[in-house]
Amino acid sequence: MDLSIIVVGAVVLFLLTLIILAARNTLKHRKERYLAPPKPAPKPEAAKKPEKEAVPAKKPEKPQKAPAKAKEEPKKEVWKLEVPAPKPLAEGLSKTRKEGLLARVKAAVAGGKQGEDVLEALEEALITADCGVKTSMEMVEAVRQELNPEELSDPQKVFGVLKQHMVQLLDQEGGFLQPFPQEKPAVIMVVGVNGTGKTTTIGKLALKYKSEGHKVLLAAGDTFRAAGATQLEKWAQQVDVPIVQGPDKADPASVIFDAIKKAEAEGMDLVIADTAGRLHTNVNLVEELRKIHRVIGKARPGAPHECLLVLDAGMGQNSVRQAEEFKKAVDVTAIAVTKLDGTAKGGVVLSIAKDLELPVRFIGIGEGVADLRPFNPKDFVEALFKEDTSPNQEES
Ligand SMILES: Nc1nc2c(ncn2[C@@H]2O[C@H](COP(=O)(O)OP(=O)(O)OP(=O)(O)O)[C@@H](O)[C@H]2O)c(=O)[nH]1
Ligand SMILES: [Mg+2]
Repeated sequence: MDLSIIVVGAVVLFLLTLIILAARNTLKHRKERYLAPPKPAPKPEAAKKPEKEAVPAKKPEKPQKAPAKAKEEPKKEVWKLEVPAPKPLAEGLSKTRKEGLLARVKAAVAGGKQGEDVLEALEEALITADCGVKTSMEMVEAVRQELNPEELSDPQKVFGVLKQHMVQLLDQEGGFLQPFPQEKPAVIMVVGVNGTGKTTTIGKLALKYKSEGHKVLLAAGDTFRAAGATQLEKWAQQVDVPIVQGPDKADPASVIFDAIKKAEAEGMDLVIADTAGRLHTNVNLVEELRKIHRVIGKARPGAPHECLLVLDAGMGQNSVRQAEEFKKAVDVTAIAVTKLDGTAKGGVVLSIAKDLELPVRFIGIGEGVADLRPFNPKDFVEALFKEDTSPNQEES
């Protein structure tokens, strides 16, 4: 065979093979393109798995060793003072109800008296129950105005007018340090005659404010007697609040000054300053009180935010006279009336509010830590007129 024919044949064969291969390749691509299953439609956003899960799973971490046992912290002493339930107000006022104001008013109105006789007896009853002359006359006048002569023989009607008028008399002003001044600490200066219950009231107040979440600091401004500071210190321990004391016979103003500065430095909310008891007739001691008031104002402009005069209800009308003198000496802003549980002279609260034109903030009805009550005129009057027939229903 001719060699050229063989070469041509081989070239043709080679070319044919190339064409066949190219054709197969094209077919395959077309198949893949048209016969491949359709891609699933994209899922709606909401159906998407949360991003978190899209994050590739972390390599499983090596099992962690059990954490080393935390060091046992020394147990903190949690402050908890067992505060007994407060005494019902009507119980605290029982002497005034049974022997004082209520008993006298009842006697005046009962017994078939009529018209002017009722009013006269009522006036006498109120005065002898320590309500004060001015206040008593004002209350009788209210009864005269509001009831006709026949109604005066109805004790319930007379009580109704008296109660309403008493609440008005007692309602002198709003809350005590509510709200607290923006700039802390607030300062309460406590003043009064010897033995009226200043230090005890401070202890009870410290508990009240501490339990409301305020940071309280006591200032032992009674440096006159060593026992004065010791007594306050006992209260501080009992209710677990800090106290600033000075050396014996230290200048009370400087002790209170230091306390205010400490309270400022430590971001405390309230300083309650005790002072030595003093007779309003003792010129030197009254002058010292003025100085304390001035120094408190220097330590903290605007302070004291409250100057609380503590009066012993058992002193009856004498306490009103004391208060008048204290008012002349310092800027008294409010009254706490203590020992109402031990006296029949509770009517004096009306005289204090009316004659002194000062709000009664607190009343003390016992020696216990829970026996100081914020004064509420309506509750007070209701408790005063509470009958003893249903002791179980007494309010708390
Ligand atoms: N029954 C009763 N006793 C009270 C009340 N408040 C205070 N006392 C008692 O009155 C006595 C005198 O109270 P203190 O707090 O020492 O009076 P104080 O005004 O600080 O006295 P001085 O510092 O001496 O001026 C104490 O035995 C108190 O327990 C009260 O509301 N009811
Ligand atoms: Mg005292």
